Amino acid sequence: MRYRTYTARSQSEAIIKIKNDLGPDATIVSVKKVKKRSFPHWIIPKEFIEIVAAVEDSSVKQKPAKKAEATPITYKKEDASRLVYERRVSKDLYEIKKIIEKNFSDIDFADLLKRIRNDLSVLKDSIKIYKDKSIPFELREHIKKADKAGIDPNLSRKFATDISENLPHDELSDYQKINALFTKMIAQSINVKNIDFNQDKKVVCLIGPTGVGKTTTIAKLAATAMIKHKKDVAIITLDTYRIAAVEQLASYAKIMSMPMEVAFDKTDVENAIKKFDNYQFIFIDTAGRSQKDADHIKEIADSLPAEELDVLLTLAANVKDEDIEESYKSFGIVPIKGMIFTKIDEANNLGSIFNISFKSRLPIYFFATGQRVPEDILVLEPLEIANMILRNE
Ligand SMILES: Nc1nc2c(ncn2[C@@H]2O[C@H](COP(=O)(O)OP(=O)(O)O)[C@@H](O)[C@H]2O)c(=O)[nH]1
Ligand SMILES: [Mg+2]
Repeated sequence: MRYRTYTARSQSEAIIKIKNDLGPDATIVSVKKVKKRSFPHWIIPKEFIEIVAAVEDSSVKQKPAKKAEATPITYKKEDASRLVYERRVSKDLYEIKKIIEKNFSDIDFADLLKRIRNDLSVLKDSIKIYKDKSIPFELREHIKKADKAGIDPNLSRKFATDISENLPHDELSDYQKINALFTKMIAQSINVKNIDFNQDKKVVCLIGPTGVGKTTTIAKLAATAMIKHKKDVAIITLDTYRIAAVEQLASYAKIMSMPMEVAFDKTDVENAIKKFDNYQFIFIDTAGRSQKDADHIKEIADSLPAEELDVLLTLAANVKDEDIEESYKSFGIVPIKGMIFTKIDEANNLGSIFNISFKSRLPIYFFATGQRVPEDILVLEPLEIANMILRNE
């Protein structure tokens, strides 16, 4: 590791210096405020920021590996005949590939195979549903739809049984009516909460796994609060692991002319919140951690004055149900007030949103639907969410 100390008038100035000098992979080791007297000596000392940064020492050149001595290859008789055979097969395969390419140049075989596999799996699921005697006959199409949406089969079957037991038999064959009822039942199990941008003061902190879109979502929310609701907004980041992460948020803050503080621990966060006392909205970004990294999640939990904040768990909708559940459990050591779902635009199905919402009972605050800042963010009501999950027209 190479360590270097940088002194500048502001954090952002120091960060630019570090990045230019040590590159984006540099890590911030410490930050402190120092007072320095510039010339002439009787001038009142000015406050500077002193940052110690470190970077892996890549200047130490790796010794080239010693060339292995060439050992002469000797073949047994059976090896030699196997080699001849393999060469012949690969030549044949090459010929076949050429014929296919020549005659079926417009067919994407990988795509075709994927579609056939997909059709087969849909067919398999349909057969399973139709053979399942516990599913009321009239509700099979609805169950099929819920399964396709990725809704927990236990929950969708429970809803179906409730409907079939409580509705007159002749109404069960009315597809539109049952679909509306099914959608309503899904909606009733989803809680939502909206940030009231018109209230006086709010400190919102995003936590969650790496790469889910926390920083991007903070930029979207900060811009919404500032541009749409004309609020004074400030940003704090606890994501100091890589200088590139600090820079990512700093560049958003700069574009929007918002003040930003870098914090390393709970005291820094508390001080920064105090410093931004006259701002109506403060957004806090945190380092992403894998849901399997319990130690680091504990570090995040320890650095947040959670009782002062609205901590929102940020989850990407384009991952497996089990991963979402695992993240919810791991990050659950922080008192979470609600959830944000990102990458809606990249998800094959959205059932996992319903499944975790049902299990956790946590309200959903926002949906991020793309990379554009600030446009790609949505607030939805439960019925809209249910329609989106079931992909109702
Ligand atoms: N498709 C899509 N990409 C997103 C969305 N939100 C963020 N991203 C992208 O996901 C990547 C990681 O985002 P970032 O905010 O750095 O994630 P963080 O590690 O949680 O802070 C970036 O390339 C973002 O542009 C979204 O809603 N949809
Ligand atoms: Mg980030």
